[in-house]
Amino acid sequence: SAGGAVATQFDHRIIGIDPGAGIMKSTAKAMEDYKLTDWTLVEGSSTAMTAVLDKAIRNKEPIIVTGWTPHWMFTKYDLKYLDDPLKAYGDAEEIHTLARLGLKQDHPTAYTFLDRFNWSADEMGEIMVAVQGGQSPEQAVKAWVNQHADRIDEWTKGINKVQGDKLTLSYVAWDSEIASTTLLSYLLEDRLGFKVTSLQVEAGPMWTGVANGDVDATASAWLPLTHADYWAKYKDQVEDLGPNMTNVRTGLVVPAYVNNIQSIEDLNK
Ligand code: PBE
Repeated sequence: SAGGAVATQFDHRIIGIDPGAGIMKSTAKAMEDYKLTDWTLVEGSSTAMTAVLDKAIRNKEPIIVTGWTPHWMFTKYDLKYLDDPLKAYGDAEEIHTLARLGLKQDHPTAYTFLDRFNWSADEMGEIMVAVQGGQSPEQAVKAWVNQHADRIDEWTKGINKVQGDKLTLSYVAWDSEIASTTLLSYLLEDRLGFKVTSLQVEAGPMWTGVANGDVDATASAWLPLTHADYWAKYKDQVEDLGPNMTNVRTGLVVPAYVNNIQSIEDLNK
């Protein structure tokens, strides 16, 4: 055929993550937009994706993964995003905190704290890198909290503590969301007096839990594009507390040594 050398180089595979992740939908869309008809998006998990990436890098083999920032993989490896001239992965993504309807009335303390919470990719990165280096998320969060008293103070000052009220957060086992949810859970318990359950679920239930009121909040909504389908479905059944992080990104990622392609368009060569 005329094209296909690049597809052959990569064994026709883009290494994806869990099927409910927004980045899987964006990637399916990208494959249509860029007409990547003889490519396969491989489903798995973010843990499996990083394991496959690690192995490829050890062997200096070609690999393309679905990637996002913030993520420790950009600290550990020399990686690059492929250019996306058709903007299949959108622009200026943000991570939002969502509350269930009624949280403000039922748990004003949690509501105010969650509404205030916002941090930077670098701050989250400190926790992610520590976890990747072998610490448990709880250990990494405690160390982070000790080093960022000023931030904790901004988020919690003047808020009334509660006496063991129960609160439930939902999240998916994406490394970035493990970091944020562990931090929120720790602060809600240690500083504000809640008893928190963090439910690790798939992306669909993460959203439906907040929408149907089984879950009080999530800090893991990637908007406006990555979770656009979930937002369209549930926007009237959740309260958007706004971004807890701006300037996040998703896309297709390759090791820097993959130097014959710069753009998703090049995958057709
Ligand atoms: N992610 C990380 C998620 C949101 C957070 C980009 C893998 C997703 O694709 O839905």
